Amino acid sequence: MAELREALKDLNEDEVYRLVDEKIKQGVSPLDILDECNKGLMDVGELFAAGNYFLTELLFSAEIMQNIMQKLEPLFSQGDNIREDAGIVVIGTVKGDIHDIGKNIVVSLLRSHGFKVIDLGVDVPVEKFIEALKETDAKVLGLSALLNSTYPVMKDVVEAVKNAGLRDKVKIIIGGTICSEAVREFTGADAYANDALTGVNFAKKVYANK
Ligand code: B12
Repeated sequence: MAELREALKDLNEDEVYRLVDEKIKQGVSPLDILDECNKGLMDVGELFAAGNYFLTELLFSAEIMQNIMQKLEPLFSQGDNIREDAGIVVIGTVKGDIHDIGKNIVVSLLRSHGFKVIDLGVDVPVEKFIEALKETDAKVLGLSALLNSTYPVMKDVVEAVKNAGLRDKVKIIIGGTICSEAVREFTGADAYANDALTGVNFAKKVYANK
């Protein structure tokens, strides 16, 4: 799998698609393929931070990743114990942040596990999350964030849920590479995730206990 990470890091588009197709054919789990691609994108991010890659390369990496997702999404597990009405999840990338590749993966995986997902998109203002929670009666709110500058924004959303009188009913999970236990604590969310499956398991647990 290391070669896939390397090819993505080098933005060697054709080689990336060839390797992804090869892994799929070999029966490698789509989530494992995704993990390896994530590592490649982290490498791209580091090259960008170091000034070796520029915005063009960052955009190109996103385009490649979106094409990979077209291949992987249909393969996300349909599993054996999937309920059609697993629950409702409201999700969005918080205000100030337009990254959505990871969020879209979480949305696909939740849907493939039977959840109804209200996807608010990117750069979502605080009030929009609250409106959606009120309208849908969802018990799970997922916030996606990849920029350090969004820590206070996530905290604002959690506060707004509290102020709307919904905090007892709605469990909140924050996700994205910048999320950690320290960030969870700062924002007041209930959980954090650095991968999509953790989000699905969180939602399952919330609805199992309700
Ligand atoms: C691709 C990319 C872009 C693309 C995004 C395209 C798109 N449609 O999303 C573009 C080119 C637009 C972009 C723009 C910018 N980017 Co950018 N980008 C990246 C890059 C290389 C990959 C991100 C990605 O898609 N990863 C793949 C996905 C699958 O992983 P993921 O998002 O982490 O999601 C997984 C988990 O985290 C989790 N997850 C994610 N969300 C959620 C939500 C929930 C509820 C749950 C449960 C789980 C979960 O599940 C996902 C699947 O496993 C990262 C590098 C990195 N280290 O992350 C930089 C990075 C995030 N970008 C960065 C920066 C600085 C920017 C810009 C400010 C650059 C600029 N100067 O303009 C702008 C920001 C614009 C804005 N206002 O948002 C920095 C952020 C630094 C920081 N921590 O603050 C990074 C880390 C690069 C770096 N090292 O400098 N970027």
